[in-house]
Amino acid sequence: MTKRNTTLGEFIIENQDSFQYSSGELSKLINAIRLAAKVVNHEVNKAGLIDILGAAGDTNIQGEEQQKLDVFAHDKFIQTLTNREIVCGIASEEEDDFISINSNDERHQNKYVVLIDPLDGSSNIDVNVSVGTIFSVYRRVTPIGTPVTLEDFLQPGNKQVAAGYVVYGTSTMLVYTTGDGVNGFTLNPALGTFYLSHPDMKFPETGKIYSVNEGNYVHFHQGIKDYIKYCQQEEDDRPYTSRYIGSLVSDFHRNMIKGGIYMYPKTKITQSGKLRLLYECNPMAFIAEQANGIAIGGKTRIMDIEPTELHQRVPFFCGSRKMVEKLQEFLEKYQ
Ligand code: AHM
Ligand code: MG
Repeated sequence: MTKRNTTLGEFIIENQDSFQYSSGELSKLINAIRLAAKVVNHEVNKAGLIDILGAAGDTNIQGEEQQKLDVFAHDKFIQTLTNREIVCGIASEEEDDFISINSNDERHQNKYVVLIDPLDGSSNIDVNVSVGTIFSVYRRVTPIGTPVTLEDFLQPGNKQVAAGYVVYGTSTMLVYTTGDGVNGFTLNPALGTFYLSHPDMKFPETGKIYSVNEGNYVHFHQGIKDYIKYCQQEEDDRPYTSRYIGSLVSDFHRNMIKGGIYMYPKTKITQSGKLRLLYECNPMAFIAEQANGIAIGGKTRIMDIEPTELHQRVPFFCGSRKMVEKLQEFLEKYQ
């Protein structure tokens, strides 16, 4: 049993052997993400000061133009993973195409690809609301040593070997799974060290929070409208309370701790919903299922959807088991 004051570095070493394909490569990868997350965290924390720091013509000390934070986060994660030569390919929500990492080193036998949303919910930064990074790791399917292809990235979520998120909130936390439960680590900013603060995280079986952008209500399909009305009815343990930050990582994180359901349905206008299957839904679904929760895209389990394109969008419903099952009943009525 790992102690609560264990650092993330110690935890990674302690748990390396429990990972079935353990060769140390995945541990190095998580370590690289940990490092990039700290750099991004440092920058996100300064966000409100950017106008002041950049007042003399929008440049920083090195004379470089101030970057937008989502671009900054993208660059940091890509640089860290590329420089350390620990993955063979990366796809980012910030770029149209995937990046193939070629190495001159013949021993370069890396087998993992990473898919990342470097700064999700970045429109919230201007108003000092929490944002997050979401990542997902797969074993490549093409031969090791050759350049990666699209096939390596278009894998269903059930093939993920690891997934996680960083929430840059009142505290910064890194939460991840390698398929053996979910653990959360909180950053001590004075020391720059992540400590295990939330071991073996689990969604409560049910909860009292529903999270959805109700501004889209009139465009929702009838099953969703009826479920929302059900959440609002005075009966049994209801009405539920509505909480919607508009920052997926934060909404998910709160629901996992307190119990709740997150919904981003398709509407009569956006037939596929808004969230990206590969960068947002699959990693969150893997974490949810590892934490006793459920994630569906309608009839189908999110992690069983066969992706057809890198930036594919899907409807997303995720959270406490009993709440998602109830929603399913409403959806089935209208199928
Ligand atoms: P982004 O990837 O452009 O940041 O969009 C994803 C975000 C999620 O974090 C959030 O849950 C959702 O978009 C909110 O969308 P909306 O403003 O339509 O409710
Ligand atoms: Mg996003």
